[in-house]
Amino acid sequence: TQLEQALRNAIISDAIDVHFQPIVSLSNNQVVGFEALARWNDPDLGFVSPGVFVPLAEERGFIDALSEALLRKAAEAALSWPRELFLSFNLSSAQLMDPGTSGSVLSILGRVGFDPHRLELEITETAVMSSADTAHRIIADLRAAGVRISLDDFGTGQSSLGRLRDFIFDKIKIDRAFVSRINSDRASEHIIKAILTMCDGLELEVVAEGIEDYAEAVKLRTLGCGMGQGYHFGRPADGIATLRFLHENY
Ligand code: G
Ligand code: G
Ligand code: MN
Ligand code: NA
Repeated sequence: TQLEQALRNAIISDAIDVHFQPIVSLSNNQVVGFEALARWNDPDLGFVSPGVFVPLAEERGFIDALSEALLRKAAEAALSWPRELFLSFNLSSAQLMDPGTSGSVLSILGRVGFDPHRLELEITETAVMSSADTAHRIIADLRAAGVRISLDDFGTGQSSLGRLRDFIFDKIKIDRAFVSRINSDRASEHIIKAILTMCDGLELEVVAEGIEDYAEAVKLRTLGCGMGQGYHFGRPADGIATLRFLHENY
């Protein structure tokens, strides 16, 4: 298809960019890290969402090439940040089925000179379940090297609390579907409270995603949620705007 050909060309010509969205500590609003988000603005097709091109790249077998280029760019950018903030990077489900993923991630970090302890990889529950043995091996190898693993979109999809019993995660990211209703829907507030209690007991860090206003930030801080992310704190921005943001705020 036209989209597939355009994506192939974009990967070859290194035209897919990476943007960064801040993750803050809710206790003091200090930035603690950034999530890298792929951005593709094609001259002919215009803006194409990663929600479209990441699954296409997985399906067509070029997710490795795409993801390696993105991780390299993200880690290089993170080296120029004024403080040692963490970098959070999304791994796709196809990558968790490929035994070569851990080696490839660590070799990129080595080449760039980026400390694995500063990297977090975001994965979804569906991805862990689809190829459990391989996924567990990849995660164990990466964690042994110091990389941290966070469970993305927690609470949606095929959630299974049983996954948390495996102790393969360092952090949980509460899906914005709950966060966006925290001040209007009692059920969402109760669910978030329960997640926070559970994560406290399991010694998991927690990020609330999709915080869009001050009232949501205050509520989550009051409930004891450690970290937040969302338009209220900052939208995804390119590498230069991210550097400016860091220098203006600190
Ligand atoms: O950028 P946006 O918030 O629209 O992201 C849409 C989806 O694409 C999200 O699920 C996000 O996790 C995913 N995504 C964004 N960048 C990347 C990336 O570099 N790799 C992978 N695998 N997924 C990404
Ligand atoms: O699946 P994942 O959580 O990685 O997806 C991240 C997506 O969420 C990105 O597309 C990002 O642009 C989007 N996002 C980040 N913060 C907000 C927010 O406050 N509100 C909304 N609606 N989307 C957000
Ligand atoms: Mn994510
Ligand atoms: Na998410």
